[in-house]
Amino acid sequence: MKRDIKSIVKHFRICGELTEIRPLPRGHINDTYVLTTKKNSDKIGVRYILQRINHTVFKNPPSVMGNIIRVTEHIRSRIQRIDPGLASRQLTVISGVDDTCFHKDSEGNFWRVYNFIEDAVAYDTIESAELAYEAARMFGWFQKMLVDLPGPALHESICDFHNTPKRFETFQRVLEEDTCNRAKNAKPEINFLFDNAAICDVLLNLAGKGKIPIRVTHNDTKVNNVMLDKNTNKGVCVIDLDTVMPGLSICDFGDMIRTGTTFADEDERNLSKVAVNLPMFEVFARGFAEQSRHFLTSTEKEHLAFAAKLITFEQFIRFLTDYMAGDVYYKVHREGHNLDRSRTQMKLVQSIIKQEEAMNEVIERVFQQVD
Ligand code: ADP
Ligand code: GN1
Ligand code: MG
Repeated sequence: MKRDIKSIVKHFRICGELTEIRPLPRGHINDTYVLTTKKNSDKIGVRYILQRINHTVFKNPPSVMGNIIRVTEHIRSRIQRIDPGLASRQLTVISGVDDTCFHKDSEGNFWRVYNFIEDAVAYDTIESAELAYEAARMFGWFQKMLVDLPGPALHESICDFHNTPKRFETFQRVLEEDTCNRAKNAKPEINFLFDNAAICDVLLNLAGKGKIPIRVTHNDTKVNNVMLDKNTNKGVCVIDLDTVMPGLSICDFGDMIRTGTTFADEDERNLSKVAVNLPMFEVFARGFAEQSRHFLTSTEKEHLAFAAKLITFEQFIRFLTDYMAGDVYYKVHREGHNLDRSRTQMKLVQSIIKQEEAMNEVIERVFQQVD
């Protein structure tokens, strides 16, 4: 669909004249564009990020934006005095000309604009220990910054987002209907899913009994949702804040491990490349532990490795469900894309199962060392 981006941009308070609009085809959910603007007096332009919020996924974009405003303002105000340089490189929502934080177009699409985080990179996979440490430190830091977020609970931007038992129920329904006749292509995956379904409710049960606390968490801590400085490799900021809401801290750890500790892409077809690398796991655990050790409870610490397994299993369920349902949720770029993605996740779960004991030992050691 051809969109009139120029007329959308007019609704935001951006500096200078719009000189370039470039789609940034990354991420599975929103539509992202890089805008460049220029003032006559300036030699170089200013860049912004324009995003169309996927309102099929996020049913209430205004409340998502309300969450993002609260969270970004809180983080900035906490670091403004101690590190103004870092504060200026945090995600900032650019106001609309009518003082709102989003624009709703005539077709019912919701748009927002952010500052562009310059000189920073979001990596899909991480191979260097230095970058891994920084990514982990940033996700731990993000939670630490939000421990004292004042005011009422954030809106639940997607209900039951990390409710793995519900994800399993949805899968069973989709499998039963099998509207696209795809179950026949995924027999080993379906068997693996049922064989391991008993782990689905472990964390929700603990949370339900009050044994692990509900905190303000990111909930989508893929490694490409953190930006690292392209020159110094230091962490700059955490992005993709649509899912920041009440959740479990250890799920953020889990999703970071799922995406950060394998050198393979999420849709890698050569499964021999897909495995959790234990030395990288240790680096990620250390970066996260250094930031979170003061607020995590012992029960949370004891379930960090398990959360990595569960979140990877949940992602496996989600990709397989979407494959069976006909690719209705995640953007796909080739036939069988979601099935390929589900296979990498299954391989990662198998890799975690093999190494779970060693991963638990790493966690114990790392927390002893950072304390
Ligand atoms: P999605 O929800 O679709 O994953 P993201 O918010 O993660 O969307 O954005 C997609 C990609 O766009 C990111 O991986 C990153 O490369 C880039 N990006 C997003 N926000 C910014 C920003 N403020 N500055 C620079 N790049 C950004
Ligand atoms: C989506 O938005 P993005 O691409 O960072 C998804 C995550 C999944 C991830 C899998 C709102 O993340 O939950 O873990 O894809 N986001 C949403 O790659 O569903
Ligand atoms: Mg993203």
